[in-house]
Amino acid sequence: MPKNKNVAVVGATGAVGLEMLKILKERQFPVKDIRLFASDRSKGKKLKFKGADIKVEDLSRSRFRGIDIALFSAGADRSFEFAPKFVRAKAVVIDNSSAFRMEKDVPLVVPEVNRHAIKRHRGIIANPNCSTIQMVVALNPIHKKYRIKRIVVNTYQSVSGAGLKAMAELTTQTKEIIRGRDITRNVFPHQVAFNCLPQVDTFLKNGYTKEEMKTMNETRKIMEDGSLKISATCVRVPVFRSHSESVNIETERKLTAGEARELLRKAPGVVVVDNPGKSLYPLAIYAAGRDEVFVGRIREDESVASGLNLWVVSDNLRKGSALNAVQIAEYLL
Ligand code: NAP
Ligand code: 3JN
Repeated sequence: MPKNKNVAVVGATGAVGLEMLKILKERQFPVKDIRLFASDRSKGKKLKFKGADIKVEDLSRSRFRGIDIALFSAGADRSFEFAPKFVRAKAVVIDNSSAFRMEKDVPLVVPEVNRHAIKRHRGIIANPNCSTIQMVVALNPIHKKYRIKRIVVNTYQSVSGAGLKAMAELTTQTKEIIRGRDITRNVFPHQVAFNCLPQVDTFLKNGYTKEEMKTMNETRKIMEDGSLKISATCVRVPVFRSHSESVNIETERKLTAGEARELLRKAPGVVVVDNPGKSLYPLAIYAAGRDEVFVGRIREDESVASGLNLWVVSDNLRKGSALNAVQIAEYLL
């Protein structure tokens, strides 16, 4: 039995932080003491952990001595500023933000794919973006055996990826539209209810969004293949939880849809749901609250010599962020 750890959750009051608390409890992570941090707005607020009321501390006015593992999900700016402070106080930081993901000496880890990278950490381990995580869990087994040359991915991302306020915005707009009222808009650049927005995060000079570039760059780093060609289009859809992805791959060696199904049935963290005759395929509403990455609609791409199409769905707050971070923490034990 591993020694119990002093754990900190930074961004504990947010969508990802709250899920982290749930998952630490569910998986019986060996917690000796837990400290919860958020902004000054949440100072003194109490959150439940294993039946106890834990006071939220103001991150900017706290000391961090004695913390063994810190799970960060308070945005990249807070990670840039505070992760090094936690590390200097001898904690290992598992960071859910993009702050350090592409740093050379920071492992970017999805345990099913590259858990060997964890041991190279120098205080910070980065948790990838949610869209990246579910895709690499599904594609890595195929890449290992048939070598993927090119990926074209289109995402259908739920509003929970943008935090608690974004979830509230979808609820509010839905009610407003049904009642025939003008919509309130604060988080997204357009009405998100009953709509699809081809923009997740902000645009860069090359015409791609930050989310699209993260998906492309992070995938190469995690799959340890700088030659992988990837093209991503990320779309926000009016779904509360779970991201869905249409993924097209071209492989060096030919594989049939049947071979892909067999391979994925044995893959860690993957569940194949693929019975078109019965209209069975992965759905966001069924993936919500689950830990696995669901794959279906597996079929050969008839436009190329060796290619496949797949539909990949997973709960973005669980495997896409909080669960993956807690799994990394479990490997640290
Ligand atoms: P959220 O629901 O909006 O929650 C934001 C959290 O950050 C809250 O706990 C908030 O505290 C805290 N925070 C904000 N400003 C702060 C400050 N100045 N000092 C301390 N804490 C502060 O957002 P979320 O969905 O949980 O996402 C949080 C972050 O996690 C994102 O910015 C992103 O970096 C990361 N994330 C990663 C993934 C992934 O794909 N791996 C997915 C989603 C999010 P208050 O409640 O006090 O404001
Ligand atoms: O929008 C989504 O579905 C995922 C969002 C992730 C996110 C949101 C705000 C800031 C990130 C991330 O994980 O890359 C960040 C960030 O840390 O840059």
